Amino acid sequence: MADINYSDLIPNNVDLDSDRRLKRALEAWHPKFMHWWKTYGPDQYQDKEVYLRTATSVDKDGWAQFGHVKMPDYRWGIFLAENNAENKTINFGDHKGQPVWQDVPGEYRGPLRRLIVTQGDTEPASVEQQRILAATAPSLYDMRNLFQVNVEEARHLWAMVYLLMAHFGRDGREEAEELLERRSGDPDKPRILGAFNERTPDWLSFYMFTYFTDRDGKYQLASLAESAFDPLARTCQFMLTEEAHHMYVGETGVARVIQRACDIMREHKTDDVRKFGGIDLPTIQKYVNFHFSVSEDLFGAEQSTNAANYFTQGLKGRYMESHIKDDHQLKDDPYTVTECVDGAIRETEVAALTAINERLRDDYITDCQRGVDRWNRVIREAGIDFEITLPHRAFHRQIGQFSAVKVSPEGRLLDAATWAAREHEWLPGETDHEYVRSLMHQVTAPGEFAPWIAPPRIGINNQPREFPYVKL
Ligand code: BYC
Ligand code: FE
Ligand code: FE
Repeated sequence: MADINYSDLIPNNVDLDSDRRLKRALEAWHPKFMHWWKTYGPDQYQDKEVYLRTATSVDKDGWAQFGHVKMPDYRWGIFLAENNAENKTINFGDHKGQPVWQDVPGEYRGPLRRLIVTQGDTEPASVEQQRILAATAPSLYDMRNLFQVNVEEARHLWAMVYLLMAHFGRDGREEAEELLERRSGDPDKPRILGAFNERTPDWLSFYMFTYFTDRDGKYQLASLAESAFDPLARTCQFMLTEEAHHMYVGETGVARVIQRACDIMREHKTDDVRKFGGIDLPTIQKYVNFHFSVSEDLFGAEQSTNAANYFTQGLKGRYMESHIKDDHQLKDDPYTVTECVDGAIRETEVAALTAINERLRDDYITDCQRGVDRWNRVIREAGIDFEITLPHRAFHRQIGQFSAVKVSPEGRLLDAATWAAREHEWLPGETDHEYVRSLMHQVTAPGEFAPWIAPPRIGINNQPREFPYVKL
């Protein structure tokens, strides 16, 4: 099972050959996918050789193989984590202890389809958002990382399309078509979730996106990896192995921008980093505020009966469900959430079952803080007195309780006038965007990097920094 069948048009470890109907459906979708990839995937560089990693098997050490390929020749396929546990049982909810499902129970078709479609929709959306970035890549190393993320997000689309086509019949095939028809930022047929309709116009946004928004992906996939619907669980388990690299690109990308700002501040003994062509720390903070708050919205409302139902039904668990020490049913457990009550932000105790979204957001925030701490270490080590902080969870929210109020990054409730007057102290404004955009010039000499970002500490797959990661 671990080995992937590469002799088929669609590489897979799900024995597609044994299901002619499904194979035909996927093969019929393949050219539509390729058309989408060529039209809405990375602009311009499709005929260049890129140093990409491809999955060759799904076991722990064997899955990443590196080599130069043209992106359209990348082998997008269907890979599920190994089915190693025998007699697997459901970890949580009303069906806890029963065997996991290999097929979709009729009564859960609707919600499962919705979860899979929502997840699937984000994957091509991110590729569309990042479509034009190569033209301003700060190095070949970064351009390659962008393309690696892009091909893998497109593979995540395949992962969800497989589930839809294998388990949802005609409805699933229709959803698969629509996944190629919605378009990020299109007012008439937008992507489903807010953050996936925002623009990713520059590389600082790209690093922030892969740090904060791909990390939402990690938490959502981890909860779906607990699902009683075993094919979904195993699909998500394998996707998580790819996700780690996306977040690495984000974390190290932001760290390198910070490093460069600090180098300029020290070298020129100044806070005026822009004068020397870097991105100043206050601007980086504004980008953090934006991308963190937009990504927080992806966890849904603080209290959600949808989320409670997903949990009770065994469709979507909590982060690391089996490591949590409780009854995994949450019949009477409390959970503390932050809410806006009678014009004040305060903590209230609610039923844990309805607070599943908030709990996942809490886990996410803790994880986000870890990387911020590492960024602050870079600043401290440079001897500079500045600290990047995550804004309060109520800041700049569009979904949930806090979407109705204006709140400062410190968590103070504001009237509309104060918000309007100060918004751009906290969020990037047109001048910030324009400045960052003005720095975005492509650098293509191997081993060279744009002046607003420090080189990475190490290359990809032990290759040197001057390795031709993309052959132009
Ligand atoms: N935007 O009950 P609630 C990734 C709607 S990222 C728009 O809290 P629920 C990736 C909601 O639909 C991971 N609408 O919602 C990263 C509901 O509508 P109805 C993506 C929103 O059901 C980078 C209403 O508000 N994966 O992989 O708990 C690159 C009430 O809300 C939003 C997933 O999202 C929003 N942000 O939904 C590439 C996992 N939030 O029923 C890839 C699958 C809520 O009133 N999705 N609404 O019409 C889910 O688990 C859930 O649908 C949500 C929360 C987490 C989105
Ligand atoms: Fe993804
Ligand atoms: Fe990702």
